[in-house]
Amino acid sequence: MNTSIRTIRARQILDSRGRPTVEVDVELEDGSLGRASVPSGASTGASEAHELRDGDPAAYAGLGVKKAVANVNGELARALIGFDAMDQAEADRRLREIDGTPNLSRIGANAILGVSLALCRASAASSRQALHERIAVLAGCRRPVMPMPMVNILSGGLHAGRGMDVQDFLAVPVAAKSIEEAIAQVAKVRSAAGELMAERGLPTLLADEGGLSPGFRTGRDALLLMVEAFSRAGFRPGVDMSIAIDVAASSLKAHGGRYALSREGRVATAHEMVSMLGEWVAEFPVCSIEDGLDEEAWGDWELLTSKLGSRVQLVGDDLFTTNFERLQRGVESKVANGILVKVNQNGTLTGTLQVIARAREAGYAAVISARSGETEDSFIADLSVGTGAGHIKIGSVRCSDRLAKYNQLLRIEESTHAPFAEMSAYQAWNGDRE
Ligand code: 2PG
Ligand code: MG
Repeated sequence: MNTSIRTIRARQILDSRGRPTVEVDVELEDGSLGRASVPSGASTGASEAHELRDGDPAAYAGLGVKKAVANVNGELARALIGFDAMDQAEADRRLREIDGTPNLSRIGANAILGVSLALCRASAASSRQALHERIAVLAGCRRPVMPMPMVNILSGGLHAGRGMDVQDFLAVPVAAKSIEEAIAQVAKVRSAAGELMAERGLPTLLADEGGLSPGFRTGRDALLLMVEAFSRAGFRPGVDMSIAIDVAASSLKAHGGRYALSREGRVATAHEMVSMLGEWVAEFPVCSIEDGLDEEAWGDWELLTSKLGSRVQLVGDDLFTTNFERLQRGVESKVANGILVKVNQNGTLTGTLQVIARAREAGYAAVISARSGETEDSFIADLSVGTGAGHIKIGSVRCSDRLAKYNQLLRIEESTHAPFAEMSAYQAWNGDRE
């Protein structure tokens, strides 16, 4: 089989918010095809790989990606045509080298990631492997696992017009025994939450990730509704169903290292934030808190980790930005105990796999995550299984951009013997770290 690259072709398509993004097709000499498209965040971390946008106000308010597309069709295609697609690591190394900047700002991480992921799909097709199997080979993973999903129910922050201070409240079906059961259970919770809101005259329109946006004044109000939705759907809070929270605290930054809780009408210090999160953990079945503090507040994160790290998963998203060095710093300074993994924060598949491997080695949970701006591409479903990460965050069980991933997990579950992550992924935080 001739697995060298014959053509690379990119185009501008639209994401779930109607914003332009990059889609790439890679074709190999043996006729194998790989296609991938690139997601985009709203609550972005300052250290993410750079998303190249055109800045032309006449086209999509400056958000066009024609320059990134041209970079794929020109410079990247010229450099990679004839290259062996089976060597993903070398291809990704070259992509970084061609760009030449640490955050991929010259060519654009959106251009580079599109090529990197499409290449992986093409090599999977050529080797007649399912994508998750190909990823497992690249990741050196001998134990693929179906991930435990954390599913968006209520949204605020930059995903819902700042209707609530905290960005996301998610349901985790901790007693489910399969991905099929997990999805069916959270779908019930999502519907129950919608009913409760309708009964109270609250809006039931969808937020960016398909969740609801009740616009509650306090996080506690949102947590009360979560627990009520669990019960209404027939689940025991904390036994069948737990809560994950994404504070997205970097989006709350006020001056002096404080946090603007605008809906509550107060400004909180880091210590007050830690206390508030501690109170939530004490009162509600919270199993995971993401970005509880600002992305540069390393010292305060140490405090948060020492106070809550033995009881809940503390996940760094903006804090780590799927960046190896930042994760390394976190591990060394005992900050957080989990990392959110977003392919476009890193920029290449190989770089992402290295971050996941480092997390595993350090005993950090790795939560494979979608962005708030998504496409119909379901790559992350396969990524979560093939790396055995054990956790995935996709958004709510609404909207085709989200369901593309859940549905792909259902297909994978049907065709593999990979065990479901079940509670084990969460119990680790209660057992290991007491
Ligand atoms: C997050 C993600 C997904 P965004 O903050 O974890 O929910 O949002 O893609 O806007 O960064
Ligand atoms: Mg986040």
